[in-house]
Amino acid sequence: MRERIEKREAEIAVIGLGYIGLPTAIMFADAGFNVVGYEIRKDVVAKINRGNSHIVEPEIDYLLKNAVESGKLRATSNPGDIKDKDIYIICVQTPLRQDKTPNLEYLEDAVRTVAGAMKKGSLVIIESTVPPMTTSRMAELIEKLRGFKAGRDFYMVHAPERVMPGRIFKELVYNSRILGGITEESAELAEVLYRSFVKGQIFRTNSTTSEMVKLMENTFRDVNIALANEFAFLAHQYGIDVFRAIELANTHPRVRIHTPGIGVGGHCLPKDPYLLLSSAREDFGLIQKAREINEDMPLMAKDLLFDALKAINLPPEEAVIVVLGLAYKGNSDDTRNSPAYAFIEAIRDDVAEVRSYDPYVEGSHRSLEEALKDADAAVIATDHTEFRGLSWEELGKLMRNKVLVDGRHLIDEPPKGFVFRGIGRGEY
Ligand code: SAJ
Repeated sequence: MRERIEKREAEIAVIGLGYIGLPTAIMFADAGFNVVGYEIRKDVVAKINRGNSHIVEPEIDYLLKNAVESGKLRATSNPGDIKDKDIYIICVQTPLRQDKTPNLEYLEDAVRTVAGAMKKGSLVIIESTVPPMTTSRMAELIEKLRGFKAGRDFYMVHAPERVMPGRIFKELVYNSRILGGITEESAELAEVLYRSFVKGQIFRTNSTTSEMVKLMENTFRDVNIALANEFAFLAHQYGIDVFRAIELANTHPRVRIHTPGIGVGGHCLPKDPYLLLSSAREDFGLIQKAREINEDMPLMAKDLLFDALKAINLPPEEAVIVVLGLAYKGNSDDTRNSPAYAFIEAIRDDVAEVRSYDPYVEGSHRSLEEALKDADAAVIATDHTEFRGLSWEELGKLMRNKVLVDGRHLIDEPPKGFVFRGIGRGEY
């Protein structure tokens, strides 16, 4: 198998052609392998086979066209097309259920499909983010379904993706990679495979460690953001600007405090701490508490808004509120788990009207000016570059009342004539 990989003769099937699966399939095709992408959405398959991407990502159109036109990559919805491959790479989503427990249905379905298609000697790789110990459980599932023995009849590896949307093709090549094998040989084979395009460092370990590594990275960030958010709460009590305090604290060589804000969104940070805890036997206070703090941040923004409305004697039920930004982070069109929506949910029943405007996402209004016309308050929920340096004194002329709430620290000086509140900005 090692030789087949080195000579690019190994046949690869990528299961799930989403944000991670499609770029990964393209990279392997570009490295010279024959790749079949398996995807249950038939419209996505048809589009990819025409050389068109269904996801937005720099460079993807050109790279996909090349891969499809060279005959190295094709997509399919037919499980028969992924039979007897040497390598299977699973890139499906692992979302949370309503009750915050992991929903591993997509992963299990993918593993069942692979179990039915693979041959003796295949290498099965899971790139999806999964709760600790899932890879070895999936190996057991394959053993049960096929009667193969893990480590003897097939190889299995957890190879977490670590890329950031918008930079996927760069980060796939240059980021370091963690490969967690259920056996050492599994990880060694995966290393030969990923070396075909990875220029960053490659570290081998066991699969439960690599599962933990991935979840720890995002939990580290989530807990640190929660700490910054707690500092913001304290700053309100003590009447100081937390951002100035953080700036000063971060002049210490060993301190790097994160940025407080209206909430933590996206497809990773709000989910991964729960995946990390889901296989544990006891409750863990810090990680759980951090999640609660971050999930409550839209409510802090609500408190600030209502406090400002009170200051102008406007009952909330008469107020027209404009939410600026729907994406979960700046300069992105991605709205998954965006705190902007949690904020809208939190105020919707208490106010007269909620409007929204986002230059990247369809909101209720198409322009900032249109959204602000005769409104009472604007709330900044996303740090889009477009929202920096706006002339609020001009924009204020369109509004019925002038309340501005900054959930992302985009406003340095409160604009004249406005009642201003900002997360972490102490008293105004
Ligand atoms: N946020 C804050 N304060 C901060 C940093 C972020 O409130 O100091 C908020 C953002 O506004 C956003 C959310 O947190 O709503 C998440 O943004 P992010 O930029 O931290 O992360 P993601 O979800 O876009 O990408 C993360 C990355 N992980 C780490 O930086 C440890 C990325 O490298 C991973 O590949 C990705 O998760 C993933 O797929 O797991």
